[in-house]
Amino acid sequence: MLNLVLFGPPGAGKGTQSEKLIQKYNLVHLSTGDLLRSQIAAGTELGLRAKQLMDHGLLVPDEVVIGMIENKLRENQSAPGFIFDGFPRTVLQAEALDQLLSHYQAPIATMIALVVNDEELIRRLLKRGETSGRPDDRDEATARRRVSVYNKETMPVADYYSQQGKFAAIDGIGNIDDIFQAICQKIEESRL
Ligand code: B4P
Repeated sequence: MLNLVLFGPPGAGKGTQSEKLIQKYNLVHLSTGDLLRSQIAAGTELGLRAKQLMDHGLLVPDEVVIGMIENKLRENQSAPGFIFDGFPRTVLQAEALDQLLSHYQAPIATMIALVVNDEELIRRLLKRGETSGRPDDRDEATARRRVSVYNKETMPVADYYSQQGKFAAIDGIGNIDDIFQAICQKIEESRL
């Protein structure tokens, strides 16, 4: 099994690179953002509660996203591996993920962190907001709040993996295919 965490601030290119990685490595893509948006689209109670937080650029409670990931792991027990996109976003989520994966004897191989400066992130999010219809991409104040929440609540997750010797940073600015090649190289190194 190959289990990867794709990490980075909102707008760093996690979703973009995940699409390419799942094709190359045949992995199951678990994006907590996508899972939450499908709950919102389905009008579930969980979705309605999550929407109020997401629209304001805030994180959804840990137990909600951990529960969603737990269900998906159970549903995909024969998968060749997973790419975790946008999860874990807090140290508590990272600890829960390690615990869940211990049941499958398939720990995280590596965390790939996409590094992009704040101003480029805001530019990308607002550009996507012109067409995505995502409420959290629409105005600058919300985009800035998301980046600030990332810096305060999510950045410590990088230290968590770094302490386990599982952290690899990649420059997330530049050509999408070049960034993809750099990510693949880090993945291959982690498998040696
Ligand atoms: P996500 O869906 O994870 O949204 P995101 O951070 O914006 O990342 P995304 O993958 O969509 O964007 P990407 O960087 O690919 O989360 C949304 C919300 O859900 C969170 O704010 C939170 O409320 C909630 N949530 C999700 N997971 C949670 C968790 N675990 N715990 C608690 N709450 C959670 O791309 C952005 C744009 O950049 C795109 O338009 C793309 O085309 C462009 N781009 C990508 N690469 C580029 C490049 N190299 N050059 C130029 N542009 C590029």
